Amino acid sequence: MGRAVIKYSDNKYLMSTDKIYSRPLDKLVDFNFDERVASVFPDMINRSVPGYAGIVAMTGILAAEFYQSGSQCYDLGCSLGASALSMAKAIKESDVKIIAVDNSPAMLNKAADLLASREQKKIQFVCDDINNIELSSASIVVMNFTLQFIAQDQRSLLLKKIYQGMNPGGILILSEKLTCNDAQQQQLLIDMHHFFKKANGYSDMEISQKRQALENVLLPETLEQHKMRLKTAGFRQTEQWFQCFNFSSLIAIK
Ligand code: GEK
Repeated sequence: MGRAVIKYSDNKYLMSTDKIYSRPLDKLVDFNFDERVASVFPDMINRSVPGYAGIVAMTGILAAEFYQSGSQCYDLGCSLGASALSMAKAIKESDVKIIAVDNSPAMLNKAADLLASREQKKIQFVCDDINNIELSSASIVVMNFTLQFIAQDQRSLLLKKIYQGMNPGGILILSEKLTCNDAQQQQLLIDMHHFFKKANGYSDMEISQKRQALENVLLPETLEQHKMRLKTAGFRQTEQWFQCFNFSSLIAIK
């Protein structure tokens, strides 16, 4: 498996390979977005999330179509800013304002280093919990694989706040790892995801240690739960536009 190359700016940045779980660990601590994770993040997410690069690219394509002049865009849980960058490149208005939020200082330090100054002018990085963010005049809100890390009892309130901060006709792009109630279906989806990770060079031990580290941290829900929550928050239409194994992306329109 080659090393993942993410094109963040005019220069290509060769990212380090994720080996975090490649040795047996005596004590497995809960996964967190620290310096070590930030330094291998593009490699880790590309080798772990099927369709990630396509979802990031499509985020820009959808953002360009639904962007409303003078509105704001948000990338909530931005990590190294891949989705914010995709929007910054696709939306042609030079005064577009993209607010990219993450509560991991390690991620945001690296994000600021990676983005070229041309795109940085459009993107404002904010280090905070997304639950604390007051959104306003938003036509595009992106949560690519972030809601799954938010405590389940906070998710409805967060979605309502997002909805309230959006303009009519604005969109939320919500990408998540899913679970499902049918045990047989769930097992097949998990197996296929593991085949994907193995094909990308992760060993059985790495897959198993990472799964354990994420167990209390990444809390997936069913597609129906997401759709219901979006409806309750007020979104008038929700469509699932992507699914590969247990990874999915939805568009919700205000
Ligand atoms: C991408 N969207 O590359 N507040 C702010 N940030 C948070 C919170 C919180 N409460 N909880 C977690 N995060 C990105 C990928 S990664 C997905 C998103 C993954 C942040 C966390 O620090 C991390 O950077 C991000 O959400 C999740 O398109 O690693 O599977």
